[in-house]
Amino acid sequence: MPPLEVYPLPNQEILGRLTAAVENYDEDAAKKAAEEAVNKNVDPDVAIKDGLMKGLLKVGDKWAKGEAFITEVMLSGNALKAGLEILEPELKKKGKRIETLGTVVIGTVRGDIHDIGKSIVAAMLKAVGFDVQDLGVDVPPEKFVEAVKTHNPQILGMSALLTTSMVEQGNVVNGLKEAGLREKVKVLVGGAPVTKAWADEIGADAYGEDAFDAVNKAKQLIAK
Ligand code: B1M
Repeated sequence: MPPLEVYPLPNQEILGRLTAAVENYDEDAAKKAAEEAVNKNVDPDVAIKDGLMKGLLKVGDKWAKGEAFITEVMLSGNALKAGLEILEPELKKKGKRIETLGTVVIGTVRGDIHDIGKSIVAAMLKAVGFDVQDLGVDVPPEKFVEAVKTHNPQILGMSALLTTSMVEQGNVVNGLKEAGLREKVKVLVGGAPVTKAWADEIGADAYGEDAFDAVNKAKQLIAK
């Protein structure tokens, strides 16, 4: 894919508006710019990566520096989704898929309904190019194991926010071993009570302290 500077000028203008819409968490503007991108035949792959996703990364960056609130990251994710709804069908029509770094199955473990952190991690992974299958919250170990069989991901990500639910991360690792799948997938864990020591104790491959760390760890895991 060529660098941004060599796109024709009208395309640059639309890409800039896609980025700004997500950065300003403006769902209507994201939809409008996405529709215009379709009408002007901007490559949907480019519109997603060099338009929408750049906006989310900018907000994520501000949040990491303490310059934005977490709600702003969530709202910006909603604007990204609004644009994606218009651009993804165009990708399918052209027989294209977004080039992915790999597949990540992610969810919040059984007994735990906290989904804000998990959703931010999922959105950031999507933004950098992973295909993310989000199983939602309160996910029992069997469902994680089943999803590994179905989606054949490179990474299985688990979030836990309760000291009472984090044990489920270990149960999932054991479930993968029992199903003979442990060697086929890397396990990434995170959530407020989770630590590197806990990740080591349950035999996970990596611990993500926050969404940025999770993205870095995911990239490192697929490079191994
Ligand atoms: Co709950 N809650 N909550 N809660 N809640 C906590 C977690 C708690 C610390 C509050 C407290 O007592 N101070 C406490 C847990 C105590 C403990 O076990 N140590 C608690 C409790 C007790 C409960 C209930 C049991 C309360 C009750 O009903 N008596 C109940 C549990 C329900 C259940 O799950 N079965 C409950 C319910 C709720 C709400 C529904 C009201 C709501 C959740 C809404 C939702 O998610 N849709 C809620 C909330 C909002 C919180 C707090 C206030 C905020 C959590 C949050 O979203 N943080 C929280 C207190 C706190 O953390 N200060 C609390 C923002 C989010 C961006 O951060 O999720 O940590 P976080 O995610 C970070 C990192 O951890 C990391 O990256 C994210 C982004 O940086 N990360 C990963 C997360 N997942 C990752 C996965 C990775 C890698 C990194 O790899 C896969």
